[in-house]
Amino acid sequence: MKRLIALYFSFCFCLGISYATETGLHPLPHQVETDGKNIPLPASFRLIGTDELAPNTLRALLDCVEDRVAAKGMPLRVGIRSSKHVRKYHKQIPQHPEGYYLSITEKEIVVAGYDNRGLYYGIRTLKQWLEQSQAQGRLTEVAITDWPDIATRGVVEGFYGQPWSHEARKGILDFCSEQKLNTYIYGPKNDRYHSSPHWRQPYPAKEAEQLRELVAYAHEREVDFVWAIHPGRDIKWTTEDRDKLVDKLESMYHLGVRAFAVFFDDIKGAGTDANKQVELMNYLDSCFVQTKPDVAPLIICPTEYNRSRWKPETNYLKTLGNRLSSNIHIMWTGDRALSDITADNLMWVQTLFKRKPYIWWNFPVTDFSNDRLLMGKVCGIDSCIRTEVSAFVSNPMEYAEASKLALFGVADYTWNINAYQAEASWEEGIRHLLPDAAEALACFCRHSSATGVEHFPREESTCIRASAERFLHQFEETRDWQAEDMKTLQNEFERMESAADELKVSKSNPALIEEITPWITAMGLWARMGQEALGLAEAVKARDKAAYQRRLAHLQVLQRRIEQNDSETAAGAASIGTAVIQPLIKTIMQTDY
Ligand code: BEU
Repeated sequence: MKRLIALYFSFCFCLGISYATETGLHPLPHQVETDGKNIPLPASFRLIGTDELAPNTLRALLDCVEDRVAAKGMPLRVGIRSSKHVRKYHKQIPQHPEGYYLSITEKEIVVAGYDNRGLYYGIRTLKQWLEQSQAQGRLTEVAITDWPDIATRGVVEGFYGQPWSHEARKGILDFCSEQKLNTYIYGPKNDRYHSSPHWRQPYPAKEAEQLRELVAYAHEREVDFVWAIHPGRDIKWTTEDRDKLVDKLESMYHLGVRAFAVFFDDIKGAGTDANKQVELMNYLDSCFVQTKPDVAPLIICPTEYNRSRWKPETNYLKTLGNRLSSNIHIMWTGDRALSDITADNLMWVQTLFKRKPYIWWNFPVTDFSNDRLLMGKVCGIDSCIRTEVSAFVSNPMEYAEASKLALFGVADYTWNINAYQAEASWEEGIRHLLPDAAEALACFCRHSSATGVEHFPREESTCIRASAERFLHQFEETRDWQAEDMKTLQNEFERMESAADELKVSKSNPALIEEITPWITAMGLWARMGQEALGLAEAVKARDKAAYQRRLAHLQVLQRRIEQNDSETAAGAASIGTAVIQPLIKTIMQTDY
């Protein structure tokens, strides 16, 4: 008899990340049924239904079976709900856009999508299942019924600082496609053709060509590419500027873009006029979007884009809610720019917007302090987003590869909210990002997750926090400590030092290692500082002046090396361990002999 697999998760232990979901599939599917029966791994597949497949789906299928297509072999039947090839499975297909049914038995494999994208995602899941089976040397019978909780989910490249490179964007689109994120919004603040001064002009030939390629790349991977314009810094509310904006959108349409956003965030002066913004948006809707059968509804990012920016006296948000065409989406970041997403806030804003907000979540973005890497868990988003938002996109760091850890969590959460377990998803994301040194990366991430922003705190170094606090308190009071706390701290500093070495020689994701090398170096140095600082504390306790001076001198040398590493980092510094480790070490160093 079949049993429904519960998706089990483990707790994260400071010392390791050895547990994950039972299925190993990500994002976590909604229903996985199996009797656990193993069947032989097929050497070849006989494809049925390929005559009706959309090109993207066919490409995904061929990528899944690789060179194992043959006239004889395991039947692999594919189709969308209207297809004759999967008629028998009609009842099993979930009634959700982008949903799919996947079944593997000894007789045949079936992937049946509610729609094209659902079928595409079903094939993506089959690929994961086959890869896993290949690695384990056995294929297990299974039936998966699956769909996304949030219809529109993905990434907004909306940060200040160095925009992502063309290659980094392609990597993000590959990642989105694998993790079933269906939206990428292009809106890097420092692109002068997205914002001022050149938003009125078409892109120069080279950039235009790259964008054309990127749009096609996204389309092939079932990711909706949204191009955003940010005209509000110097827009004049004239017919001339309005027409220039339409011309720019038209030029982007010619590059293949079929979805558009207009951002009015972070501006002052005339551009902030709500009525003028509404008139422009409604004009774009009726005279541009509605005249083209293949363009998606518009998105606006308002000037008052969170509750702390709300000025009731201006009636800005009310005007947008009352006057914007009902099919235009309105973006929203929550209570503040950097914010958890709470039920209370979502209910509040809906009454003003008269529609569900399109969430722009500012995590793991670090443009407010890009000397940090936010490598912590995805948490702080109320589960009511399942019904109370129209979309959910995350604004990442300028470090594209490192951002994938948070995006992995966002993909997991927005796909299957009930099953989401922040810690387990984070662990799995780490394994996905750096399979050959996952333990070392977990150690790194544990100490690189504090935002440094008081109202948007994120946990850091939780595995040593209690020991560090107790140690410091006792040391400052009595020049002594509990042996257990000393051991915990010593162990973690040793772990950090070896993790730094391990990360530098890991091979499974060179792009990630290149991106985070300054922070890895910093972790290795702070780990050595930590060990020296504990030695300094011991010298104080033992009243050993010579040892104290030796330790202090070495700490000062290490400190200079950290400063040197900071000065060689493009961000100006590579900060790590700011919440617990640095304060611990600095306080010990400042303690009088
Ligand atoms: C994150 O620091 C961040 C915040 C805002 N100032 C900007 N706009 C919105 O969040 C809507 C965003 O571009 C910037 O990255």
